Amino acid sequence: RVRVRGVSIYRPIIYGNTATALTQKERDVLPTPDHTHRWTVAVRSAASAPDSDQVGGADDLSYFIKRVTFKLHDTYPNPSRNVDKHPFEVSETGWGEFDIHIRITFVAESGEKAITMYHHLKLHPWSISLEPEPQAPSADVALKAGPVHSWQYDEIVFHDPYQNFLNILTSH
Ligand code: SLL
Repeated sequence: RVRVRGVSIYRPIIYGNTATALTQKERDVLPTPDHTHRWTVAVRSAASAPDSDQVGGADDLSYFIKRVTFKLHDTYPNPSRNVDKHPFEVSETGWGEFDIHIRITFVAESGEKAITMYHHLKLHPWSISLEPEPQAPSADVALKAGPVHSWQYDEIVFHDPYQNFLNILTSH
């Protein structure tokens, strides 16, 4: 296994969440009627053209990502969710915002250590104009406002990559 010294190669990603307020009808049929939102947390390519209705690209990142573990709040059953194939995302319902640990494990050929990122799940369209005290908008207001988005752009950089991993990266 040969490292290619002096080479740095990066892959642009976005990570974050989309959330939609549930209607009363939708809440009534849930096993958990206290849940107010449906949300999706994801790691996606930032390089490719987006699908019409989603944030980020539709590219399959599994040529260099082996697993994404989304560690949810302990109030969720099996809070550590492993996703081993595209799309790297988890969808749930819930009522509260919390920090999600996003651990990315790379394919074995990379010889790279896993990395961890943090994302604060955003459900509410908080606005600085909510005076005098910031508070979550009412269900009516949230429904009218439509989906909430909270995404971060980042670049995963590989320094001195192994030759065969570099080949994998550049042939995609
Ligand atoms: C808060 N610190 O108090 C946060 C915790 C937890 C959110 C939020 C679903 C839990 C379930 C859920 O939304 N948990 O019923 O499975 O706001």
